[in-house]
Amino acid sequence: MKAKRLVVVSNRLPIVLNRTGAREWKIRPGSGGLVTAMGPVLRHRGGLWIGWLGIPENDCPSDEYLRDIISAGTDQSGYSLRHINLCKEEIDKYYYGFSNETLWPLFHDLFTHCKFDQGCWDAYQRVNRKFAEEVIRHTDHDDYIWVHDYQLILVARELRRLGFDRQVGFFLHIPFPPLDIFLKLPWRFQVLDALLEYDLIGFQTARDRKNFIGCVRALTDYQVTGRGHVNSIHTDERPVLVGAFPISIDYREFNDFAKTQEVADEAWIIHANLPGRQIILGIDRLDYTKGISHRLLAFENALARYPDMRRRVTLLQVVVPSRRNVEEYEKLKQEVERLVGEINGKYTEVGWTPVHYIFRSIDRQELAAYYRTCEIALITPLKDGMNLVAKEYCASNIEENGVLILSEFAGAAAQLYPNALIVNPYDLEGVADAIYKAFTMPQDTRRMMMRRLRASIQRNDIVKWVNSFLKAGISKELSDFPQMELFVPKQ
Ligand code: GDG
Repeated sequence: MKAKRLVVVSNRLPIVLNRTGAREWKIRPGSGGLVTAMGPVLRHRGGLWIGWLGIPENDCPSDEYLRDIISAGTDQSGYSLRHINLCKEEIDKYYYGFSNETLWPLFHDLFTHCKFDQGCWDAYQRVNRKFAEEVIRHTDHDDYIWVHDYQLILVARELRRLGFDRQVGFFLHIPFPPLDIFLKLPWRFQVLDALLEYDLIGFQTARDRKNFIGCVRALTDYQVTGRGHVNSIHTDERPVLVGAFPISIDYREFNDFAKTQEVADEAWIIHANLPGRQIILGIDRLDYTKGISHRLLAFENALARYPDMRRRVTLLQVVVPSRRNVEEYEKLKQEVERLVGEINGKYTEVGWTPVHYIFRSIDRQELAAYYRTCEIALITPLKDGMNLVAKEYCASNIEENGVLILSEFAGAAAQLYPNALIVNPYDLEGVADAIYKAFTMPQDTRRMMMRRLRASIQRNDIVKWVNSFLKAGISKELSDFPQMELFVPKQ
């Protein structure tokens, strides 16, 4: 079989443009889970990435200038980029409105954060059409089109309306909600029908796939066949494959980078400045799904109930700015900063500050140094598609002495639960107990658990993920991707 060119379509391109002068721009790599995962895939295979640059059309440099900087980026990265222009109204309604204030909270089971607005839905449809037109303009029969995430659910529907009859795959990076929650969406039939225009739909976990199949059974008459890894839905037009493909990271890249001298030096400096302490690490985009406030309250609970931890632990919480234009995110920032202030105000002593709080994005080296050196990672989202930070922490923890505390509501729990301390992020006392358990865990237990975590992530890395998806998508063959079953809490 001739290898097809891979065409990735996502809301954002993997680069960010910053203006440095009247006509000067600096280009830097984007961050976020999708970019971390798909960057290495395209670097390995080559191909084309279609997406938006993250700034309004009016603020963009000229097309000619963009062509130059993008082609310079292509030479370095080994794949090409095509950008889509969005005007301010489209950004407000399609991106902030429907994607981030309707689908994002709804799919994370946080219905009370949802806004339902017909104008935003209309804009969402128009922008998805725009992406579809761009796909048609820049691809041909030798390409495999792979659309990503909740911002672009309607792309296949728009492609079909434009007469496109080639295979199109879709991967949802965030969770898919259960029927009772999905039903709240005023456009539930349109969204479900649009998903069924893809040939292959990939979810992060078996639970997401089950939720989706539950919605299909309840809201359509289509027959669903198959068991285990992949199901088929027999629509009037085509069979649609539906599978669980837990996303991963480039294990080797994180592991090798953590071993470099620069990272070792930076890790040493971090600990030299916090002598005699175990460092508990939290790293999240500013987002209410990540459970940052609950985590801070749980840490406070641990300090109150386990006084022997005082002066001997530091919580290092990095919060990366995100979606600054959404009012709720500004409120969340204030809430997090209030809690940090309260905890520090209550417990700080001369020579010890319980919470070190960083509100900015950090560079790759600093991130690797924290992963390598922090004794505990506290990753407690209220709901998360996968959570790559958990996997990155283990891949970079080359001394194998870290403990991973992980929310049962992160997709990663299905894979990592046997060797992580699994917690319910809403159970503040339970999280506090897990922090204390990690703090007092003997070295040999830490080492055994971390070794197993690292081995599991190494076996199921990003290359395996992409190959299994493409094998199912292009040749309709199932691969040997291991089944990650539901994580079911035990008493
Ligand atoms: C979505 C889903 C799913 C973060 N801060 C910095 C930084 N990062 C990088 C991390 C990691 C990525 O961003 C965050 O990935 P997550 O998976 O934790 O979360 P989302 O961005 O919400 O991603 C998620 C993912 O898609 C993939 O499918 O796992 O569930 O929500 O790679 O390292 N990187 C740098 N500086 C930072 O300050 N360099």
